[in-house]
Amino acid sequence: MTDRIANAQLRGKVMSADEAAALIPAGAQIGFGGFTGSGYPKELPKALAARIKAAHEAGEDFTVNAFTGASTAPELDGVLAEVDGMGWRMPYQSDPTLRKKINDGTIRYTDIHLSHSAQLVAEGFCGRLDFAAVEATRITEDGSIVPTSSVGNNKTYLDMAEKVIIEVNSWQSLELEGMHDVWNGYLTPPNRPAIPITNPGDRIGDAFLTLDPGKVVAVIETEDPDRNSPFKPIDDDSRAIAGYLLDFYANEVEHGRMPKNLLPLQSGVGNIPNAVLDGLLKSDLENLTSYTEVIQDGMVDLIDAGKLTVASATAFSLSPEYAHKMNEGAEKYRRSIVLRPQEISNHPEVIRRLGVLSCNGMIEADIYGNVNSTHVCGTRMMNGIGGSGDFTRNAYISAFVSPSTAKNGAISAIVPMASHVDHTEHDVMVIITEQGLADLRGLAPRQRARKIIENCAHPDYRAQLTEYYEAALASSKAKHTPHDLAHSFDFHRSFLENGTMRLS
Ligand code: 0RQ
Repeated sequence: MTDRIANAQLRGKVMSADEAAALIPAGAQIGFGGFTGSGYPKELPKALAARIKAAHEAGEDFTVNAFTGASTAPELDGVLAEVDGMGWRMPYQSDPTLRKKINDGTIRYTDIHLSHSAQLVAEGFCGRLDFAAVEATRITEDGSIVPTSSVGNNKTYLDMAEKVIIEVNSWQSLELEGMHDVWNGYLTPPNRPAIPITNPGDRIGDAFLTLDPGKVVAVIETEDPDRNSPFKPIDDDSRAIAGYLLDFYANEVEHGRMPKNLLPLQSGVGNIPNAVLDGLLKSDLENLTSYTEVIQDGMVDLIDAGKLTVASATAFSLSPEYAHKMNEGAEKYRRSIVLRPQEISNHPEVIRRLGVLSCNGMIEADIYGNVNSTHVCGTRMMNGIGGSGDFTRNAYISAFVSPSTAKNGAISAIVPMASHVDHTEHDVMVIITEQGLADLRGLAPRQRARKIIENCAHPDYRAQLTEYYEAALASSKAKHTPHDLAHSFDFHRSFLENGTMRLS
């Protein structure tokens, strides 16, 4: 047995993943740890999927409802989706098998702002929580948990669940201890105090997750790595988009609208945010800070280069190479990284106070600046809103980035009317594609439309968009936000019918 379980009572609960899975009945509501491929339980979901598969083969109904922090990995979302083992899932996912089952109607999915998800559970909106299943680096003598590579919603799930299953993972570095900051002062209204974070690196809580050891029904020992995909190499479009964003920030500094070392950065995940981080690395900017959701490879490089002094997040989202690097160097990195519960890392109050600069990917934006982050052609769920709404709504400057086309040019990222709206024109300040940047601050809708079409749309779609806008302007009775509702979704309809948004 590993020496990572210092509590004698919990040492007595060690069992196999199959034995632990056997404790979970059909219909159970389970709060799984895990956030963007980090710190999720790895053996229990596989064993549970095998149990569910066997039950289905025996003709029994068996699904569980799965709550997480955010996306997990094939060993959790993938295996449970594969056996049709989830009835319902929240709050964010990105697994291809799960996505397919959500879109074919097998699995119900509730896509929630990440900062809201713990509150929904804590206040009982989602019903009772039967189990919390979380990963631990180690269990202390008093039965507290040292979290691993994510904190996510673990605190709330441990507080609210009737029973707890812990995976103690010796792949995770013991030196992570001290990196986490779990605030226990977050209460339900009307008793909520101000969150005492005034700088991204402020530590306001404990380095452990405390729980009642009497709730623990199983402890599983594992030695499995987190499973994150490596990033794609940075392409020319991503580099161009990153360049526009950094020039824009430089201009803000020049005009005295933000300090020389910028303001705390939030960065979504993906190729373009990674290119932005690479651009920062190559710039002469110094003393940068980050108040974000996930620590990516590029942030580790910035810390190594001494350019990023502190990064606050709720999880890592690292490539295998960088996850290894983090494990080797956790003792050093914990001096500049703080991992918090996601309701604090993504909290509107703190984001607004710190003046965070947000930058997230999008599916499409319309000519007035409404952004769709989640639904292809308004109906097919991609991943979910994640933390993009938490940050966009409250950022000092909110930016959205995307190539101007997708699927080899068959799709325009700029459309007449967004087919689903996650971020409204009121919240979206800057849109950037490889074509250019549209600074929408202070512009009225008609000014926004011209700027977005001219600066951000791909040349192949500019004429089509201008034609739509001019016709809408001419025909619309009200001229504030002109639309021609008979043709607002021609681009999408054409894609669904002909495989391209190019109108014949
Ligand atoms: O599909 O891989 O099959 O080719 O969407 O697109 O351009 O690689 O960009 O990885 O940044 O993802 C909005 C999905 C963008 C992401 C979204 C297709 C495209 C490709 C990926 P393929 P790219 P990204 C922090 C913040 C919401 C959550 C969020 C996202 C695939 O950024 O999930 O921001 N955001 N969280 O081909 C059809 C379009 C398309 C399209 C792109 N208009 N129509 N397909 N694609 N545009 C993180 C967390 O919250 C945890």
